Amino acid sequence: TPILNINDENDTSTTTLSNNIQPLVGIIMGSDSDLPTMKACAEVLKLFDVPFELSIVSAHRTPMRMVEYAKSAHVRGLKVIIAGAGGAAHLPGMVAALTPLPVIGVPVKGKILDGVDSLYSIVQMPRGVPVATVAINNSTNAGLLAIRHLGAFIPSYLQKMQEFMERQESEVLAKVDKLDQ
Ligand code: RP5
Repeated sequence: TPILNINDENDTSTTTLSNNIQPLVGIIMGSDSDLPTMKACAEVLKLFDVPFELSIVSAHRTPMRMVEYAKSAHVRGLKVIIAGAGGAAHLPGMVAALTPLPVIGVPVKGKILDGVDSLYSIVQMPRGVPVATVAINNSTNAGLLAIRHLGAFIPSYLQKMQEFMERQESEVLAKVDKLDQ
């Protein structure tokens, strides 16, 4: 699977992982135009030291590649898939139809309908085929949710998530203190 080098926005062909260990999370997106939005979830995974892979898989332009990716994901050791797409955003739903893994969908905001088209395309799944949908362009939350999934069976990620939440809380409380002064 060709993986994007997330450090180079122009590189859509090279094979690079966040590191050399077994990726646990697969980040896929319909187009390289989704990369600026999807980068945030890659950053979150990096922050938590979660090995991931990142690639372009289009439900419409590369349908066979999508089938191959989704069917092989759990066999290759992935535990969660994050799929971002815009417009007629069929990627997360189709991938969820093909894999037994949890799929998190990121509605990417396009130029025309403000991302509402993407949101509706991803969130309105039929009963039996779940996609956990985050807010429009909020790939940060997709990354955090993927880590929570991993935390259910990898205690170190659970621990890191608790620390992250405590840090977040302290930051907000520090702002409250400042306002109160
Ligand atoms: C979707 O179409 C992609 O996920 C992207 O958000 C949108 C537009 O793609 P490009 O025309 O920019 O490649 O499949």
